Amino acid sequence: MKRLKRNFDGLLLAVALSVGAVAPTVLSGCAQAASAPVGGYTIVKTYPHDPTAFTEGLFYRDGFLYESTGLNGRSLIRKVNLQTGFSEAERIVDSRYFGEGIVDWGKRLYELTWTNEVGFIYDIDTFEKIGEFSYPGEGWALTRDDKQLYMSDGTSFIRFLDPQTLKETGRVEVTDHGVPVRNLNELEYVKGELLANIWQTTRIARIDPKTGNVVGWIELAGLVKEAGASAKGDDVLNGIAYDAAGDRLFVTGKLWPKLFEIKLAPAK
Ligand SMILES: [Ca+2]
Repeated sequence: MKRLKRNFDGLLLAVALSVGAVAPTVLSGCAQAASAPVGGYTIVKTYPHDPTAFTEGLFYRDGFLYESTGLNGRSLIRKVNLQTGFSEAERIVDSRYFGEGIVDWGKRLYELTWTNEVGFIYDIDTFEKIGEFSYPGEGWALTRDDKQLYMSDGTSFIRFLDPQTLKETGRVEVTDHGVPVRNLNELEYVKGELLANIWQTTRIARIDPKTGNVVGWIELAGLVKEAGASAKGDDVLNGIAYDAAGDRLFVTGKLWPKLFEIKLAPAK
């Protein structure tokens, strides 16, 4: 998810690519594992995005984007004007914490932290901190449907959380034809599927949240170039938001100067 501090990004990238189910993998007892179909996209519209934002969480609500950023000392949550990319409101996260994913639930906004095993509860209108919650392991991303929250933690598992108590109620492992898909990062629930950025790749997985099966991939390598990002360092694709009422899907990346509304193209 993160980490400007890594000197071994290249190694991590190699590991991510080798285990991240991007490439077909040989399974014992099988010949070559199949992988889910890969679809593309078309750009509907391009918006400005703060190029200093180390984007960790993103969602859309009532005409605004809500974004969280990471890194110790640079983490914040904010309400962003989609058209201008500027903050309408923001709150700085204590530098002890590396901010991670966010999601709304009613009048509350929940935020994860990377390794502190603590999450924050804010009033979504004022950004006043009104509580905390805890969880074991790392926190990477959050999203929701109308019944529960979904949380990624950098592994191949998605946790289900009770939206009131924030306690885990279950989990599912994400696999593509039986191969675990690790480094699940930013999430968005879209029309019954979970979309997940795969950290340090140019792909989004489309996941059936009931089974964990990857039903398809979205290849966004072209957007990296379009955004003027390298995607070889920390400026990787991360951030998915969905405007259900307008059926608009938004994606961006860490430190990207642009945010895109895209439409998905069928797999070939
Ligand atoms: Ca999201």
